[in-house]
Amino acid sequence: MKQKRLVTIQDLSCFGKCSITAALPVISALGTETVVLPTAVLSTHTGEFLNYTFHPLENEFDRISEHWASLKIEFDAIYVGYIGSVTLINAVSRFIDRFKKENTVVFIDPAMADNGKFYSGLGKDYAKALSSLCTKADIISPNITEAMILSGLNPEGYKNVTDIKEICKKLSSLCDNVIITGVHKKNTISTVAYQKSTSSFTEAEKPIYDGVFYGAGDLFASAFIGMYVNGASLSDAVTNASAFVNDCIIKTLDERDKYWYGLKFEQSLHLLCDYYKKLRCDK
Ligand code: PXL
Repeated sequence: MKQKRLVTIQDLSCFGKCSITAALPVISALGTETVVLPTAVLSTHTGEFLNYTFHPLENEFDRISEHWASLKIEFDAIYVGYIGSVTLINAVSRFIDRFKKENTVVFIDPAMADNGKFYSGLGKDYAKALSSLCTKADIISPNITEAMILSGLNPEGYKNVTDIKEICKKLSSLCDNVIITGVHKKNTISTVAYQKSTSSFTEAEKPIYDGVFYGAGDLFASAFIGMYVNGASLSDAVTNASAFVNDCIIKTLDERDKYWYGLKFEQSLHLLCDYYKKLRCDK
């Protein structure tokens, strides 16, 4: 099977098990060359850590893109995560215009908020620019807080959504394929996906665990796109990526105090290798 090449554009939080440090191992375990284009370098992610450093790579971003264009590097997928500034969102938009070819999948995880609130340092202007970027995507994967912000709803009500299908349909005006993670039900939590072309929904329902799990959305997005770019259907990729994240959470629970800032995903990577082997055999 031809090896796929994906570029992931998101921050490098040096400590914290999210963004690039999650995407690289997960997508590599799914048999895929993973190229990285960091938007910013942070000492840690911005959730609960105090005094983190943040260095945006605004000047470097276009220089890197220029060099790659001169080398005629092409990608099967462009996967965008946390970006960090409106200036950088504009740079990512230019990157997509330049590198998206006919068969390139553009997947955007509009990472900007969780648990009803924006991440530290981000707000309404950022959301507006990100919403416009989402119109360039083939697939988007907001969590429920982000989905509410992108739909113009008050995100503080994220635990009490009664009509998730309606939000999916609303967001499909930005992008044809919408995956919403972290949708609260009575005693469970779901990932819900909507494909406009077939008007079909997929739901992956999992047990709900107490607390906040930083990086869970990044791990889901990375596993999803790693599976999808290798030929899994959207629905299969959603189901299997969700099972992977559930396994990561279960493994983390036995050392919860130590790993309050991120998931012990390393011990679940073998599931992805197994899944890739299966995908390869099916082709
Ligand atoms: O996991 C999402 C994420 C990515 N990048 C940075 C973050 C967060 C969440 O807090 O702070 C810098």
